[in-house]
Amino acid sequence: MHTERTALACTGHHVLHIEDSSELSFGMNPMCRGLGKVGCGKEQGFFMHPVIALNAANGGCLGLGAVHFWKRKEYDPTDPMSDPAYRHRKLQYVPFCEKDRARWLQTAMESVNTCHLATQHTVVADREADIYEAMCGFVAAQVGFIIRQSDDRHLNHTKSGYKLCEELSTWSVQHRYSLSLPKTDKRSAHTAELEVKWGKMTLARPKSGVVKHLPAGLQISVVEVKETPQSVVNNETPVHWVLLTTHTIDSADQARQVIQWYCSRWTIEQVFRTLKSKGLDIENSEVETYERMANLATLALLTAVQVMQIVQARSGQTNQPMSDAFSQLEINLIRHLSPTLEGNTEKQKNPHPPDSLAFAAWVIARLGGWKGLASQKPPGPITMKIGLQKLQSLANYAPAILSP
Ligand SMILES: [Mn+2]
Repeated sequence: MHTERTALACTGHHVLHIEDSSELSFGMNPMCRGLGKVGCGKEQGFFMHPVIALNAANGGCLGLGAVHFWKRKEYDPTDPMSDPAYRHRKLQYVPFCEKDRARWLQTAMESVNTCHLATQHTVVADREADIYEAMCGFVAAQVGFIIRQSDDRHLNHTKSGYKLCEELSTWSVQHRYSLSLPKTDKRSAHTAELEVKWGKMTLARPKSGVVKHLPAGLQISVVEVKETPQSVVNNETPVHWVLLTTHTIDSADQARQVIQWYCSRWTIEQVFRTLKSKGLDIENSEVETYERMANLATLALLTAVQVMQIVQARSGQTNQPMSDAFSQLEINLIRHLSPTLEGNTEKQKNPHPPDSLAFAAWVIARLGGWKGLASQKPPGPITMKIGLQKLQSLANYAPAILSP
């Protein structure tokens, strides 16, 4: 697919595979054929589940690792499983690989395969991925994970009925620190005072019949992060995450590292934001069928990821080469364009080394309308998206532009 560049960019790195699902809604437009139901069932649309590869060492975005699309089944009288109520009753007998939620294991493993030249893999996901089958699948493939806990699971413990939250309540706070958090849908950007606990637990295999082939217990590390009331902004929900991970945690530094990797999930939220209303506006496009829509969504997703790569690399802190995000033709074009976008004073020149992604970010931002002054707000996703589209259209004329 479109992941060859990601494969190369991952070479020799510990890669975080950030995965999440998002709904694409096309409203009630009767022209949209073959889409499924989304939202509360009145709107048409489908779902996407991308995996984005990040460099664990510095958070630099290495590209799209994999993406999976699906839609909700239409009701079909000849197929009882298309009836949501019936399906729900029978779900415990359905093998994991046939469930929609198998995407949390399968799509992440696809991304791991894309990035086979990486030295280490850690899958990072929110509460929806708290699935025993998925965690066992990662362990069996020697792939690490950091997954936010959702269910109060039974533990493989001498006391029967003993559960995760009860065990957690017996642990004491081992570390306190403050962490600056970006703005999300749920809370404002602020510095949170955090209390941290960690330790080991052995999760028990769920009782359902279809998981009998899996190990009876899974030993993992658990980190609990809780915000103290003093740092909570207004009536917002305080941070409270319980993270399940394969990473060893014996010290505050290791616990903070796992928390920081979990926080890099923010990147995929940003990609979704760029993809939707504020950026590429995919939900207002006029393509009519599911297959075409999924193709269009893939292209838009690739652009949104590329925008993220450029935004994160703009000050040079991710230390990435330009080839992480651009083809050789685009690289030649960017180097050619840079001097034409520079001003006369030293402050208006591209300050980055000519083979770095930061060098490209400067050019793309200038093409997107950024003035190139350090006193200005740094260029964001929208500016970068406009600049990238200009570069893409210039690339059509690259032979003429680049010929001496
Ligand atoms: Mn999610």
